Amino acid sequence: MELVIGNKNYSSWSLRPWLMLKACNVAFEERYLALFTPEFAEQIKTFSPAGKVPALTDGDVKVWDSLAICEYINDTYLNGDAWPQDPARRAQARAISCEMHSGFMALREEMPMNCRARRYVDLSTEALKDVWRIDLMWQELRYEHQDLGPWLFGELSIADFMYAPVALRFNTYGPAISPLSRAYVETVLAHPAMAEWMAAAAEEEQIIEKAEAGQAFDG
Ligand SMILES: N[C@@H](CCC(=O)N[C@@H](CS)C(=O)NCC(=O)O)C(=O)O
Repeated sequence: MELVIGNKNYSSWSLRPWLMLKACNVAFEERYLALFTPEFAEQIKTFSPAGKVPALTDGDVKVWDSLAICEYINDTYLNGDAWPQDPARRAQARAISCEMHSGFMALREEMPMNCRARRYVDLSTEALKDVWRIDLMWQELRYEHQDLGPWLFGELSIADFMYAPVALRFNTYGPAISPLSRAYVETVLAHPAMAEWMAAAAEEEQIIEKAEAGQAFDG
């Protein structure tokens, strides 16, 4: 099985299925394509008809789109265990995953994933509303599931993989969030697979100007 991903420093969509495969110990090879280069469009065609990363090839099967890849891995390799088993919790985990997949546009625009940076950004009201919504969501879920484990639904699930790039964004831009959400960010960042991703991101040299938002704290 091969997962095609973009730059680890910037590619929030790539992080989700990569993290899932690593965290769930599913064996895979990774292929890196540098985003926003003249050759990217030609290179990605072989792996994804949508022309975007991430893209998974598993024998004859090709799956593109981060959430679809997570679902495929869950169905094919994890016996459905990567969603909460309780139907109500599973529906809730799917709902917040879809909310992430299709929303938070202002947050994505104004706080692009940039693992290695520590920046200050002046957020618009729309982006602040996105931060507040996620902060409230995380607080409620962490409070409700505190006895089951440290993740959004207690045990690690696809919902955590979907929100991992937000934890990185909060780490980069440091918006004001609650202590419960701050603790959750720390939980995500402390996962060994996240540490591996961040270390690799720090080694990358390509700069994607449009993802370099905000001002560095050191000037
Ligand atoms: N909805 C898609 C979005 C994928 C996406 O936008 N990928 C970006 C990189 S993070 C990409 O490949 N951009 C390259 C391009 O648009 O040319 C998913 O969930 O995988």
